[in-house]
Amino acid sequence: MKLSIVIPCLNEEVTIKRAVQTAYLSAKQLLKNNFEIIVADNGSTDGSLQKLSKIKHIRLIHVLVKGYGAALHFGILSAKYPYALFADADLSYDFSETGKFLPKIDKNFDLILGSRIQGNIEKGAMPFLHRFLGTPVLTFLIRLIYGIKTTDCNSGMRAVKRSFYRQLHMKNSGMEWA
Ligand SMILES: Nc1nc2c(ncn2[C@@H]2O[C@H](COP(=O)(O)OP(=O)(O)O)[C@@H](O)[C@H]2O)c(=O)[nH]1
Ligand SMILES: [Mg+2]
Repeated sequence: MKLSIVIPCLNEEVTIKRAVQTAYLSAKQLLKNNFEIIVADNGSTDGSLQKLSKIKHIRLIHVLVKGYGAALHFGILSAKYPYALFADADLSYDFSETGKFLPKIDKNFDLILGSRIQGNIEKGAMPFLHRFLGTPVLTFLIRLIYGIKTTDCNSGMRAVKRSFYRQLHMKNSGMEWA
């Protein structure tokens, strides 16, 4: 199995190094050399780019279109392996959980959604209203309307089959991309 890990980055000088390191160590253990890490920088103006220039084992791309969706879109399109796994650069998701996605990738699913509900949510990590109102209600509606069996429609850690992603013709550049 071969995997591209895509990390969107906008002004994450404090966390970007650890995010990349965690992703690298996890992927190395699971996949040997069969992975790549792409950081899709979205015009960072803090020290992120300086930090990134010192990190080995990554491919840095500069996404000129602003927005979370655009950063991931161009990151995923520039990936070279059949699946792209992505999560934020601010350590709000734990790349050492990458292994949990692999059995599903093995089964050839189009889209694999992480779930904070089935996993672990650290104290204070999710605002009260998001955790107990917004995400559950939206998740319920998505399950009802689209029949997608997600338990967490807003998780930012996901994997997508790239051939499937290309068929979606995504055009959203902001958070609505998710
Ligand atoms: N908000 C935002 N995040 C971006 C953008 N481009 C890249 N990112 C990265 O996307 C990830 C998610 O952003 P964040 O603001 O933490 O989203 P939230 O956790 O859903 O509130 C982080 O790694 C950001 O650095 C952008 O234009 N806007
Ligand atoms: Mg965040």
